[in-house]
Amino acid sequence: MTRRFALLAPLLILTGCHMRNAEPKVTDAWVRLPAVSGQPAAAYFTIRGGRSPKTLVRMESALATKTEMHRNMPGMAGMTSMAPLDHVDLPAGDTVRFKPGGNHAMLFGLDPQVKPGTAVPIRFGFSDGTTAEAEAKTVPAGGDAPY
Ligand SMILES: [Cu+2]
Repeated sequence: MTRRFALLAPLLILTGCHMRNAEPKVTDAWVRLPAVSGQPAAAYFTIRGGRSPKTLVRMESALATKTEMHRNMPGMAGMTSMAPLDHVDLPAGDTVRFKPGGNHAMLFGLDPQVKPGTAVPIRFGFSDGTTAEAEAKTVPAGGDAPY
């Protein structure tokens, strides 16, 4: 009996690691500073849906006056333009990525104290009133994506 319990305990721990999060989880968040101070910064992240589908409707940061979600649209002559996204569907258990060249967030009025290496807190708001938080890693204007 004692021996059996000893075998079971590690199994339970392993199972716990693979359980799906009940709530959405944001990972790999990062911010690229603008080349010209005062211009908006861009933010990217990965968000994994929880047990039920949700809709991301808002983003905000204590270090920016306004945060907008945008999508890139192919334009004429190979140019791209962007348009605001008022919501992003997050199916249960699915992963949605905001990445360079695709969906991104723009941080307007970023605190001038934010430098490469500064952790920028970002809150993600869903249509059901719940939120998720992430700390984005800041890279310089020409810096590589850290994730
Ligand atoms: Cu944009």
